[in-house]
Amino acid sequence: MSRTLSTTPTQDGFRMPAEWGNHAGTWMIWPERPDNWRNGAKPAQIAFTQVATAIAAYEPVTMCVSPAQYLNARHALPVSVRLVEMTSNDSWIRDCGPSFVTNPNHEVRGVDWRFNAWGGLQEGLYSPWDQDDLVGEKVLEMERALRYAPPIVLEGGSIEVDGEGTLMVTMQCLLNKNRNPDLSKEAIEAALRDYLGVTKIIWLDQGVFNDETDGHEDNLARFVAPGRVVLTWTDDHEDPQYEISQDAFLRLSKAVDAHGRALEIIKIHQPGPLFMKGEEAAGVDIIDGTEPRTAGLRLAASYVNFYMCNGALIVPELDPGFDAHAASALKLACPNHDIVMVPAREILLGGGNIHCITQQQPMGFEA
Ligand code: KQY
Repeated sequence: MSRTLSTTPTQDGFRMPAEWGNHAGTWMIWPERPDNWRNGAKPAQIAFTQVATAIAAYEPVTMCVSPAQYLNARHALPVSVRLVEMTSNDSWIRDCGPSFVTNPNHEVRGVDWRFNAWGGLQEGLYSPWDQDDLVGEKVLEMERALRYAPPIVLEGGSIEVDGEGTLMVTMQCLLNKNRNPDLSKEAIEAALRDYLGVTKIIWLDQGVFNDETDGHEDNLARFVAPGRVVLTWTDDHEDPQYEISQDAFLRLSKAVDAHGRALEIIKIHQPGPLFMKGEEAAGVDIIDGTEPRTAGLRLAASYVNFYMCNGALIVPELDPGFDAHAASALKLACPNHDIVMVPAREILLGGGNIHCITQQQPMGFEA
């Protein structure tokens, strides 16, 4: 713990940069638990390999992998992907990894939030989660980065910054009693300001319908440039997502960012709706305490769960009926980025998507 600071990033002049800032690289964790990933995680391992390979064309990728899976992962992944041995409970490094912060002197530090598997013993998605909770600290050790350890439970997928002082979050997740039951909204806002260096917080209400993270922001709405937001959408009034996206649109329409700018909101029509098939549910091992998988489960599918790396958006390919539309809408939203679509249904079946399985490490300056 010698590298853990007792100050906050804001006190020290650090803030979380936007995802479109220059990255030193991307961190991922190799999937293997058979009670989350069907068929012994084999199909998920192919999907994670495709994501890592796509990102590696643009920036360095490090894959954390358990000792048992080291050789398997080494054979599957291209040599350009660095492998490091690391124990974890699952593979959602967006949520259990550190949120990196930078300062004007190009220094990079990490915020290592407390992690409780999206809700702790009563409502969380698995137990134990102790090894996931160590991932942030281990990554920062490896990078010799100083560590902040905020006294709150938070996942990286529940926050979205523009790097210029603005943060978007959902009330469904951040104010959920299964995260920080003793903290008021004001206390949570204070922690967000202290540890992310933001001055303006935009509160949306609900996340994507049936998202088992309790409504992570990164599945609902994302910044793609200062003052520009992409929002998952449906035109189907009968779909339970309709009211949620409509409400988010109204809140974003009324909001201004930390610089007083109104937001340009670009709607990205959702895939599907998509549901878990019988054979997919049947491939997941049943272990007490893990979120059950059942045929017909509505999947929290969204194209905005993409990852922005140096020069490209790595976008989930989920539905032939909407993929091309999502790709062209995202190209309009991010004209300077390549749009690279990667098959992502297997990641979705595990409960998240490409953004949830990646974590950017900023360079600390614009290249
Ligand atoms: O960030 C995420 N979407 C993580 C989802 C965890 C799902 C565990 N089954």
